[in-house]
Amino acid sequence: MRPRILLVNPPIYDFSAYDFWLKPLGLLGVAGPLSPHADVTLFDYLDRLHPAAATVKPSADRWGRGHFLSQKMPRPPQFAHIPRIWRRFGLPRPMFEDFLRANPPFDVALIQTVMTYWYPGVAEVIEDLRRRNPNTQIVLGGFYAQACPEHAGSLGADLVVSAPDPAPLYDTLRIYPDQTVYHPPLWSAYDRLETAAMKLTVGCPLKCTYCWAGQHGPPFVARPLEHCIADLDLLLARGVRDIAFYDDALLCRPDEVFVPFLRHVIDSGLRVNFHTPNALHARYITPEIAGLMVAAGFKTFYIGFESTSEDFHKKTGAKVVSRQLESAVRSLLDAGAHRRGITAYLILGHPRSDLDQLVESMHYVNKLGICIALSDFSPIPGTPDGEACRRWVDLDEPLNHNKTAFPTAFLGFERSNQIKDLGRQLNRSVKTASDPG
Ligand code: B12
Ligand code: SF4
Repeated sequence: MRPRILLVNPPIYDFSAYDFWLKPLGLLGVAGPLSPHADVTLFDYLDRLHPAAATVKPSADRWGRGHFLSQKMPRPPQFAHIPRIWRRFGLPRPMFEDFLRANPPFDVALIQTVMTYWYPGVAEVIEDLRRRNPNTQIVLGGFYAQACPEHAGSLGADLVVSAPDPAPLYDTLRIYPDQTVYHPPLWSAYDRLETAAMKLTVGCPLKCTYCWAGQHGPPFVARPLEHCIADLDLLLARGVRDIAFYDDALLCRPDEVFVPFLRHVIDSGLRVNFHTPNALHARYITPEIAGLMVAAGFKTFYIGFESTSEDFHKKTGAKVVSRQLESAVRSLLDAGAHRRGITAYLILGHPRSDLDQLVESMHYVNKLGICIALSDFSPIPGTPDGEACRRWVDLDEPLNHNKTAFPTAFLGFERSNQIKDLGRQLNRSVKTASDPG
């Protein structure tokens, strides 16, 4: 008999969460090769197109991003000092119970994890599954399972897949998909789909000291062009309008897949909006690359800049220097990108970045006429900068990796808020200056 597999993308417990093109790409990728051998069903708490989520207004911005359904929750005791509301984001908890009641028990449940500090949502799902279907085998995979395998193991799952390779899952299921064949991510698990995510590459060749991907991720490799095109065709056939790239280093070695992929999109006259919420490397945004990106339909360009401080970059991996950002911005604007679509990420609350330097960096980015997004530092265990934070926080409790909590603890609530206010004020000036008419 075909096994019955449930895929779950859990709710989020956090101070804030926004649908910045969030999709459980890893989980759908693991499920794709299983689907010919099993009956697979998805419960995505973060699906904003679910009818129960339709009460949230406005439903989406022009690029398909939007707010999740949410409810206030009591703050965890260690966040008692942070005067912000703690929320649960996603479809209401009783809906999952109703869903489980309406379906015969599943043989296996695969749960996606992403941010380490989002584990309370994973714990909620495990608790509800165990209560209703005690015999369902529960499997965790994704980033939290890899970065905090011991903690993930304490939540009560039967298996924690703590490496990118899903082989232990295949052993559990006794299903061994043919790895030499292309299997698309299981987007068919959604009834409705307007936004989606893709990857053209895996890994990153740099090694920034604050980042997991560079330190522990797989070596950089471009995916086969025909697989990337097949992923895209499938999404376009589903009517998807906005696609976010989840690559760590999308622009690295661009001739291997990025440029051929863009030429295919342009030559085929495909119409889709592409986005890069996971930072781009400024050094690779040449006039040629910028021209191809704009022609292929890229609408938002998030560039990893972090700081103007050369000392910061020297000590953390030398990802970028100011003149590379300037040149990237010039190339994008010359190619016809809208300046409101260009944003530089700056790191907030990193122990090596001082506040005066951050304020200077914010003004510098503002003078380039583009937007600022503050990227709150999350100390990740197993990275040099994360490990250095053990002197301030207990990293064995993943809630302490929270991107709001760490900068608040490190800088103080008032100071970190002042910086965020300054960011909003500077961004308003970009928006006003670039408003048509
Ligand atoms: C895309 C991405 C995002 C997206 C959203 C992704 C999402 N769905 O939520 C955006 C851009 C919004 C984002 C935001 C942030 N991110 Co981010 N992000 C990533 C990135 C680059 C890829 C994650 C991903 O989905 N990959 C695609 C899939 C295919 O890969 P995967 O999930 O690893 O899946 C593989 C396996 O794990 C396995 N698998 C996956 N799921 C499952 C499930 C089962 C059951 C099984 C068996 C296997 C399995 O299969 C896949 C094939 O190998 C990672 C870095 C990385 N390379 O992992 C950082 C990363 C997860 N992000 C990180 C950070 C720091 C952030 C931010 C805090 C940055 C900031 N300061 O604003 C924010 C947080 C947002 C918030 N609200 O709190 C950190 C993690 C921090 C933490 N403590 O957990 C990472 C690791 C980057 C880093 N710095 O090292 N991020
Ligand atoms: S360039 Fe980006 S993905 Fe690569 S190691 Fe640095 S922060 Fe991580």
